[in-house]
Amino acid sequence: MSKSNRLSSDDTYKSGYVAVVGAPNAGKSTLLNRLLGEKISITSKKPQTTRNRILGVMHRPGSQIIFIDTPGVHKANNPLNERIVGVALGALADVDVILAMVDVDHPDSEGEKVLLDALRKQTKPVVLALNKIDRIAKPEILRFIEHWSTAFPFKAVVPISALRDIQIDTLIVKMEEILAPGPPFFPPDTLTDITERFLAGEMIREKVFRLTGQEIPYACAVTVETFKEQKQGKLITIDATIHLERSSQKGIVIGKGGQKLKQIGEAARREIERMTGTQVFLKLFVRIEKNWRKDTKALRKFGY
Ligand SMILES: Nc1nc2c(ncn2[C@@H]2O[C@H](COP(=O)(O)OP(=O)(O)OP(=O)(O)O)[C@@H](O)[C@H]2O)c(=O)[nH]1
Ligand SMILES: [Mg+2]
Repeated sequence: MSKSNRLSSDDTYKSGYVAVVGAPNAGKSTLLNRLLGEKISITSKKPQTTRNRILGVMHRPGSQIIFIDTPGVHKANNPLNERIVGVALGALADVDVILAMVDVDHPDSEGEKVLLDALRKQTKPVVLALNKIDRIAKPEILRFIEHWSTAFPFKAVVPISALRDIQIDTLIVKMEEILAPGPPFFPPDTLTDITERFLAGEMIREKVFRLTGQEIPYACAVTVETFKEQKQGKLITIDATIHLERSSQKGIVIGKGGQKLKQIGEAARREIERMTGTQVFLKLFVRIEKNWRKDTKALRKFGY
């Protein structure tokens, strides 16, 4: 009998789905990557980086926890943002446990209100992670614990730092305690259900988020037209398009003499090479899709 079969018939083995939800920029994607020890979800200093659900499977000796990273919840002001908040709140219905997250360094009262309203409408167990405790003093942490413990009947409130790897084990053990016994959902070598092709597009979008300012990151969507393995898997050729809303934005993304686009392309290529362990040839195009954030058809085309 294989190890996983033995484990699956063991009535102490735990498994289940956990949604990571919170205001934009709380550090949800950083936590997902930390939990998995691999980068599968893009991160940036700017809010509203994540736009889709990102599934990651954590394998432990006595448990399998499937984490769903979600977009930040906020008061949406356009159809794209309505979609992404819908994606986040929709994830609550499909999981066993909710892992709510707030940023103690920059509390976001509006996003936290949307979060609390959603939590109050459901009955699943919720654990709260107070993230970014590396940025504040200890007495302040205690004050946050007290404040949040009275705001909602959380199963636990755990101060953590996703970036600095503080108290992540404590958080995992809390999840394991709450999850019901059950067999694993995924084979032991499964990390995620997203494809390298999708992740390549996300890496490009991350570089736009990190290397451009103002409204550009929000006006940007990325599609991958070609993702082709060549030379017996030793080279991947990628053609991708950065879509923007207005022609003035195109000039900014391309930059003087094409410098900005080159910088975005090189940073993305390096990241995709790290992810695939293969040499990558990346060609980037820039297109205008007028006001796509308000256009239902374009939203669908871009996968939102
Ligand atoms: N100091 C500190 N910074 C952190 C911590 N966790 C995340 N960050 C930073 O916070 C910023 C936002 O992190 P993300 O993981 O992209 O946040 P998110 O919640 O996924 O954001 P959205 O996808 O926009 O909702 C990044 O610059 C991270 O490096 C932490 O524990 N401490
Ligand atoms: Mg995110």
